[in-house]
Amino acid sequence: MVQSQVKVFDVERIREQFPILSREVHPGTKLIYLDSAATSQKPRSVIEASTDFYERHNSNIHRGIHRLAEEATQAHEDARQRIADFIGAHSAREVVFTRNATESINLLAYAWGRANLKSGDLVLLTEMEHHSNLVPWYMLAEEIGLRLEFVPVTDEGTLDLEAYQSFLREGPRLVAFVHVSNMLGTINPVAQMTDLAHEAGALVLVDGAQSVPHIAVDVRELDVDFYAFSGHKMCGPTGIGVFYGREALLEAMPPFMGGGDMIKRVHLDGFTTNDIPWKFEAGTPAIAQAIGLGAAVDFLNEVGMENIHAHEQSLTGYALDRLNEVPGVTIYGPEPALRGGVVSFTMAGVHPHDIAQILDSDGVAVRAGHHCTMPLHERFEIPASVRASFYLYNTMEEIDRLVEGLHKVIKLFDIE
Ligand code: 7TS
Repeated sequence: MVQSQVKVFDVERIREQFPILSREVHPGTKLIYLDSAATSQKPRSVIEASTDFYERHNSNIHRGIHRLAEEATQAHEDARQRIADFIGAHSAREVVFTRNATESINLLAYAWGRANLKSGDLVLLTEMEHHSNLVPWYMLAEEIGLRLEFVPVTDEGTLDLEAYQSFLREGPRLVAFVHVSNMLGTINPVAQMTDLAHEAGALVLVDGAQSVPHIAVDVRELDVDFYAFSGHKMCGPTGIGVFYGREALLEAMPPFMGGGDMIKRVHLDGFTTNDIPWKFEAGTPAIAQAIGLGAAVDFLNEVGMENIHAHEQSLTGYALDRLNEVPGVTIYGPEPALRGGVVSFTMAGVHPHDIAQILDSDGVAVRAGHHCTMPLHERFEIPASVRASFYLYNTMEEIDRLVEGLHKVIKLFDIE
């Protein structure tokens, strides 16, 4: 089984499909891109899908009856269907296009939250959330007086599930948590946590920004109510994201923003809303980007999500082994079996920004900072960390280059 996966997964052939991976970032220095958790690189098929749209089909959608408008509408809605299939949604009606995961979470907070939550209601979050799944709830809490609680993170970098269950006994209306942490790499037990939340009468939102690109996600199997993710982290274009919602819940929700496309009729004394999913898509959408995301899903399907996950797990296991050999390095997050392709670390005596700068001089692109998870960094009592994040196009040799760069840091900073 493992052998057949290795045969199917040819990283060099995959790399050939990403034009940017062959560029030099400094004279004579090739790019080593270890920042896919921030945004992934794009394969040629995705770039060409957008170009083809602009060169041959460009038109607005849902409104014209001319040939181009029909082609553009068809391509846009075909992409929606392929994305729905990719995440196991019941139908394309459950797939709302947004700009990104952040907008998807804001959509839920404003459209569902304002209509369904009242002062004193509990929304349960976790300490490992990205700011995108914190700030919209802080803003809504200020507006209507919500109570927010946070499931603690253990020293190993997993969620404290006992604390989770005791918060559930306090009757939250909504539980909102990340599927895969963008700092620790932790893969949370979504199906189990969702079952428990449902038993407690809460709805469940999962932030899938770091999961949909890397592991097979089936929203029906997970049984979540809402799921948010971004196109640009999964080989797709920027400017397109997805808000998945169970059909009955979307039907019952008021719209998010008002304007064209989200209405059926407008009179001087009011309006009627469009059917889902268009009810939540005000104004001209990101048409080329949605089509590009459709091409990204085709690309990922062709490679196979199981293959991608297996490749990333072997890269992560290797990276953890190699980084553990580097003096002064502290790694955050759980054992390899419980994590995706993200490794965050600090080095005693050196600021993460200095590490990232020295690595960049060798073409190694990593992220340094708080990665939009300041509360999680506070939890581990560090102001910042360095993060290497992997995707299907990364290799063991690139991890070797990362480790060589860290030895250079040790020399330059004269650390023992
Ligand atoms: N949720 C998680 C878990 C994320 O990692 C990110 C982006 C978001 C939400 C927001 O996604 P966006 O597309 O709406 O911006 N994370 C990162 C990162 O780790 N570095 O840059 C962006």
